[in-house]
Amino acid sequence: MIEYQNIFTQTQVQGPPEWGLDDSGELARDRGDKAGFSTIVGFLGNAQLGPAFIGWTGMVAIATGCLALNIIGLNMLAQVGWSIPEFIRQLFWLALEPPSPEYGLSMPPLHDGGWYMIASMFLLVSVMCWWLRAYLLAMHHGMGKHVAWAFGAALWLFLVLGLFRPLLMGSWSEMVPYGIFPHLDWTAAFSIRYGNLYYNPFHALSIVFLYGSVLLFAMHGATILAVTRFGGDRELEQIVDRGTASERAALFWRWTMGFNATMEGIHRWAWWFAVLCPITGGIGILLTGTVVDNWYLWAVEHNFAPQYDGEYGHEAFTVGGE
Ligand code: 07D
Repeated sequence: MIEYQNIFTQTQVQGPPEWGLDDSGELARDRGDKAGFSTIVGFLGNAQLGPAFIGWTGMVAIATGCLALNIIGLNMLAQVGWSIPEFIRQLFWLALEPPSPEYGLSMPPLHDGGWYMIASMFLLVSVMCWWLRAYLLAMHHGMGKHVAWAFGAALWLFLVLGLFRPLLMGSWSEMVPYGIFPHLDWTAAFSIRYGNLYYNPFHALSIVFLYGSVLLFAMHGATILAVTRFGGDRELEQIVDRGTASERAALFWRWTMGFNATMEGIHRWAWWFAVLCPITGGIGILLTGTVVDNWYLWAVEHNFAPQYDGEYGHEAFTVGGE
């Protein structure tokens, strides 16, 4: 007997293109010939490609994003003497660095962090417009704004790193450099400068939600795939009219761990775990250097890090200049 084994087989549905709603809120019949179908794309998601809507927020976001990327790229190119082969060879190590500390919150000369500030300004406009685009598109479709608020949570961390914390610290030099390895170096240096970020409880919480999101995603994806043969992938129907798919999925988890989420509630778990990752992370970064100067000493003070005695022990560290 041939069974539906969806770990190996995938269902691809292709029909006439879906055009979405027209301006009066009715189902549109035709929007010209801007939609196509691709079986390869269908392996990854919906086989229909297009039509795409850019809108003014999309236009501004793409234009300012391209400007930021070009300013960053051209500065890097200038650093390697405008040599394309060197640019490619050194790409992972190249950086556009923020201004040095002596400029504080003032505008530095172009060659000394000025270009960095201009690129950052364009990047800021770009991501804010992209956020607005997510919000407005949801509004036009009569949807909740959940995607925009989730993206907003990521922007919170992005803005803490690049705007709010530098403002509180009184210096644009606190911003993160643009570059592949350089931004990783910045991350490592930041952790060391403030006494090891592992001892920052909000960094720990952020990791909980990062790993937790991955775990939930795997559990939910696996569960739904496991009950699609009973119609479990028709999640909305299963929410309002629980069928054998949800019953089995729920029973499986109740027997496995004594508790089960509901067909609707699992998506709330997923949303909250995802947004809490950057929300808690942003709190942790905002506190670093502003409220807490050394997370290791902070943890010793709060009795969850060991105090190391001896040659390299507590004498090497002091709290508040003691
Ligand atoms: C970064 C924000 C949203 C980004 C947006 C992007 C564009 C355009 C284009 C340039 C991801 C908008 C922009 C699209 C770009 C152009 C043209 C979201 C972001 C909107 N850590 N750590 C976290 C772990 C260590 C450190 C979070 C693990 C060390 C610092 C996360 C480990 C050190 C910071 C996490 C580990 C260190 C973090 C990020 C293990 C030294 C942060 C969450 C196993 C390396 C950030 C509180 C996220 C944070 C952060 C995980 C180790 C430093 C949970 C698993 C000890 C400085 N770390 N980390 O969603 O929030 O990021 O900290 O060792 O700032 Mg960490």
